Amino acid sequence: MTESGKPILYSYFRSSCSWRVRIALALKGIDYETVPINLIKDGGQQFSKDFQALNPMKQVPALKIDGITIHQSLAIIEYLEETRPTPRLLPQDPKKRASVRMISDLIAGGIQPLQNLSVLKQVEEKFQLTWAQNAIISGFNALEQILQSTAGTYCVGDEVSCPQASPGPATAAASLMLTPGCHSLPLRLSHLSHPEAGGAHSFLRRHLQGDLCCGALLSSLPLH
Ligand SMILES: N[C@@H](CCC(=O)N[C@@H](CS)C(=O)NCC(=O)O)C(=O)O
Repeated sequence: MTESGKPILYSYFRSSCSWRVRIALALKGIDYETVPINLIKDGGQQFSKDFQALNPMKQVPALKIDGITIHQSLAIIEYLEETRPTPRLLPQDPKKRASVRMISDLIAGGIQPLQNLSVLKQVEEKFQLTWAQNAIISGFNALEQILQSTAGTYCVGDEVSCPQASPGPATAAASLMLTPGCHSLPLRLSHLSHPEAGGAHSFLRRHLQGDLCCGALLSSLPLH
């Protein structure tokens, strides 16, 4: 926490995992300060001794809140949900909660890690894009199939929930890898966006302009 008592989010503007947490903080109306950790600059600021002491996994996000430091975006979101329950990001119905967790894990565990920076570095440069695209396309195809039985207005039913904080950033991240063909992904954007789930930023506008799919996504999100 800062001296003013605000939580501190260690974040990188291009990180979909950090964005996920930024959306949850925004939805819950939690005021916080950001410490930028540039994953590229200086060989990657996530590798600095100071940051490693904060998160031994050398990844963003990390959130200092209530006297503790939490990393892993979904653990952060669950902590926020348990300590600041309104507005709710997990439905009351256990079956819907299971769907919410299933979709969140699919994205946070089944798509994002496969095309993370540290993983791509292990792949020969000329194969990196194909590698990332394969991970994204197979994950999003599965997601689309799942949404057909879980979605209402949003990913699970008609209430905004935790996955809302996941497909948006994942879509944005995916579109960067799939340029210029994000719109070839079978996404139903109405399930991915929520006006409060902002966290969109000028970076996305700069990179995604002209992209049909993400143009639709962006137009439904406030920019700041
Ligand atoms: N499971 C973690 C993954 C965190 C993660 O992979 N963060 C990425 C940015 S989205 C990162 O810091 N990558 C740094 C690197 O690969 O060196 C979470 O959900 O928070």
